[in-house]
Amino acid sequence: SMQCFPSLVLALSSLLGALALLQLSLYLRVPSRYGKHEERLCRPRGRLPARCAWFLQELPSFLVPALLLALRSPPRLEPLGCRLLCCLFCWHYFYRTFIYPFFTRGRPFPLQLLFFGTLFCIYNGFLQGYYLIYCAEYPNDWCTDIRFTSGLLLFLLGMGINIHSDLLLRQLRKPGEITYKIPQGGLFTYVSGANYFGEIVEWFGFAIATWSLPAFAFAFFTLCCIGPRAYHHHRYYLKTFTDYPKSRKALIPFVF
Ligand code: NDX
Repeated sequence: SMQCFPSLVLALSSLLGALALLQLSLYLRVPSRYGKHEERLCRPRGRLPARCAWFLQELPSFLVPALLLALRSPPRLEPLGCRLLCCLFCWHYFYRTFIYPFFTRGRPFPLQLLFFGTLFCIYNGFLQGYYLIYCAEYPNDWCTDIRFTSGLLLFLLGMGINIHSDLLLRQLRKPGEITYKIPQGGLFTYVSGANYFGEIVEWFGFAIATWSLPAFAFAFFTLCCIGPRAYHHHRYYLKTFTDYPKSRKALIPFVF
């Protein structure tokens, strides 16, 4: 049966960090080509309905750690912290896989990016799940440690912001519509990338709560992946809408 190989965790986390830097260098100047940043708009081939694409892409991030957790033999009963933290990760991806896609009104998603997105979710789902279930060791009172409690709080806050902002974006369109409007309400009052801000806060919270290399690597990846995208969204809005609120920032309220 499986066991912990610390060098595997170190290698996979380092590669995740390297991928993050690669993304930053690729997507700082030009945005990743999906959603409002896709160049050729009417090319139906090579794309999948947003619903299927997001479901397929995010599913491994839920399934892989959930299976690792369920199938571990002997079951890991102690400490509670590991299972709880693994469940937090799965909880987010339960939302992203089984709830978000069924309500999305997004444009069809490019197959090529779907392929890389799926690979990424398998990779990251395995790394986070494997680490928490086979490697992580927490003292029995980890649940009262300031890192766990403050991290959990940030995670929940970020998740709340992310889900609320996803909802506000969805309500900008009637079913079947694919036009873009100015997002209003919630944290969109302050930033163009409110959903991204929430997601980044969420994964840094998770990293603090788990206090682990894989989780910090993933939080960093998220920052490098959707941070630049928030900036490109912001520029798109400023270019497209002359009445775009002047005080609104790209990603971080009042700052940037
Ligand atoms: N999926 C994470 N990299 C990604 C998909 C793309 O969960 O090749 C990363 C994720 C993948 C990426 C994933 C991994 C890396 C990839 C990348 C593509 C290239 C890159 C593979 C896995 C790559 C290397 C080089 C390393 C191989 O029509 P539409 O779709 O624009 O409609 C949108 C709508 N909307 C509006 N409607 C009306 N008016 C407006 N003004 C609107 N603005 C937007 O709202 C959508 O239906 C919806 C949301 O749109 P948007 O653009 O704000 O968010 P989106 O980027 O689609 O993300 C959706 C959610 C969001 O909550 C975000 O936080 C989360 O997913 N997310 C997204 C990406 C990554 C991620 C989280 C993470 O890293 N944690």
